[in-house]
Amino acid sequence: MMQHALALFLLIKAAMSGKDRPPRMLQVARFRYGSGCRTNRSLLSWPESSRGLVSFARLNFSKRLSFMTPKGIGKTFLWFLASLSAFLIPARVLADWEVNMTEGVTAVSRSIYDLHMTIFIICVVIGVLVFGVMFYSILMHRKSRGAKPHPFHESTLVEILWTTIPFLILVGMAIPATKTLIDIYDTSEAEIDIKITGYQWKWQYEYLGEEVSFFSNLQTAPEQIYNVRSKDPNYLLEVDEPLVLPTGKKIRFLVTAADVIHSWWVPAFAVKRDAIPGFINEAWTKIERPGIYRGQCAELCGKDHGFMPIVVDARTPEDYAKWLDEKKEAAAKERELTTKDWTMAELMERGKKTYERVCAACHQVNGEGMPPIFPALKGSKMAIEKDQIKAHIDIVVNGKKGTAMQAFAAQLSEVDLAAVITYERNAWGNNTGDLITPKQILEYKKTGEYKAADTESSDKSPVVSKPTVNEPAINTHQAGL
Ligand code: HEC
Ligand SMILES: [Cu+2]
Repeated sequence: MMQHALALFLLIKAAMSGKDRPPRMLQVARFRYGSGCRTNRSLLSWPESSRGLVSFARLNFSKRLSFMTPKGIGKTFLWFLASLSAFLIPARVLADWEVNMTEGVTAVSRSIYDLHMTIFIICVVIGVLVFGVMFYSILMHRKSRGAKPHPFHESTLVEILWTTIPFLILVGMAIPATKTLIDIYDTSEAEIDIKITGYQWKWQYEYLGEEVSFFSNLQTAPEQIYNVRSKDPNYLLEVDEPLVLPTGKKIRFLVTAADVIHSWWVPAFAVKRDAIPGFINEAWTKIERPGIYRGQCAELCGKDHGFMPIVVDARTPEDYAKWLDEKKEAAAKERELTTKDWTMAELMERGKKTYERVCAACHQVNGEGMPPIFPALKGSKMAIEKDQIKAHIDIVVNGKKGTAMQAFAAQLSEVDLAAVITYERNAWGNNTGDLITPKQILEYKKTGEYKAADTESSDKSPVVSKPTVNEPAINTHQAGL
C-alpha cells in the first residue's frame, strides 16, 4: 500500500517536472529560436501579423515540449526512474531490506561471506579514491577556472606506481581467495558419503554404505501452483522426503545426474555443485546447527526446473542415528518383501496404491489415459496379451526413450514394480489373471529375461536360491552409473 502510494507520488512528480512556470517559458522560447529572431518581439505583445501567429503557435508548441530542454529531460527522467523502481521492488524486499548474500551455517559459508565482504570493501575504497580524485580534478581544475594542464610526458615514477599498486592489491585479494577455495574443494576425511542424483524433476539421495536410498519430490499442492489456493510460506520449497543429515560431521556429497545437467544448491551451506550425467562432482559440508535448510536446482533443466527443490533436515548425531536405523529397517523389510510369496490380492492392493501415486498423473486413475499422448492401459494389447508380459515389464522398468514414459527401475522397488504391473493386468476389466512377482522383476533387471511363473515353467530353479537376491535395489542402479 505505502509502496504504491510512494510510486504514484513519484510518478506525478515526474509528469509535473516537465511543466515550467511562464517566465521561464519565454526564456526557453528565446533560447530555442534565438533572441535575434525577428518575430520574438512582436510575440511578446499580442501577435497581429500572420507571422506573429505562426510564432505564437510555435511558442505554444515549445511550451508543451519545454521539458525537452536538457535540464528538463534529466529531471523528468530521474523522477521517472524513482517511481519505476518504487513499482518494481516487491514490498517484501522493502520490508526486510536483504540484499547481501547469506552468512550461512557452516565454516565454509562464513569464510565465503567474509571473503565477499573483504573484497567488497576493498572495491569500495578503491572506487571512492579513484572517483574522488577524478571528480575533484574535473571540478577544481576545469578550463573555466583557468586551469592549465601540466605538460609532462612519460613519468617513470607514475608508471611504476600504477603498475605495482594494483599488483599488490590483486595479490592481497588472491591470498584469502585461494585459501577459501582450497577449503571448499577439500573433501578429504569425510565421515558420511551421500550420492545425489538429479532427475527431471526430483533428487535422489543415496547414503553410501548404508543401503538407504530414496527420492525427494516436490510436495507443493497443484492448487497453490495454479492459484486456486493461497500459497504457503515455503511455496515450491517443500519436499515429501527431505535429505536428513547429522550436525557436526563432515559430509561429502557426490553429485551427478541421470538425464540432463542439474545443480544442487543449498545457500546456507554455500554448496552449489553441477550435477552432470556421467560425471561425479564432489562437495562437502559440516553443518553447525540443527534446522531445516532449503535450496533449489540451480541449472535450467527443463520445464519443471523450478519444481525440484531441496530440503535438508539437519539433526543432532543421535537423532540422525535413530532416523538412519529406522530407514535401514524399513529398507530391509522392503528387501524381505522381494523374496516373499505374494498373493494376487496383496499385489493388487499394493499395486493400486503405487499406480495412483506414480502412474495415474499420466495414465489416469481409470486406466483410460489421455490419448493420443498418454495411452490407455485399460484394454491395451500390452496389458492383456500373454506374450506381451515381457514387453510390459520392459516399458515400466526401462521406460521408452524420447517419450514421457520414464524408466521406473530406480524409482520403484521390485515389489512396487511387480505390484503395479500385476495391477495393470488385472484392473479395469483387464482380467488376465497374470501375477507378476517381485522375484521375476529382480530377475528381469539382472538378466533382461522374463520367466513365466513356477507353476507354468518346467524350469524350477528358484530365483531365491541365488545369493545375489538380497542385494539392495540401489546396487542395481549404481551398476548403471
Ligand atoms: C509422465 C507421464 C507418465 C507416467 C507418470 C507414466 N507413464 Fe506410462 N506411458 C507414458 C507415455 C507417454 C506412454 C506411451 C509411450 C509410447 O509412445 O509408446 C506410456 C506407455 C506406457 C505403457 C505401454 C502402453 C501401451 O499400450 O503401449 C505402459 C504399460 C505404461 N506406460 C505403464 C506405466 C506405469 C506402470 C507407470 C507408473 C509406474 C507409468 N506408465 C507412468 C507416460 C507416462
Ligand atoms: Cu534441475
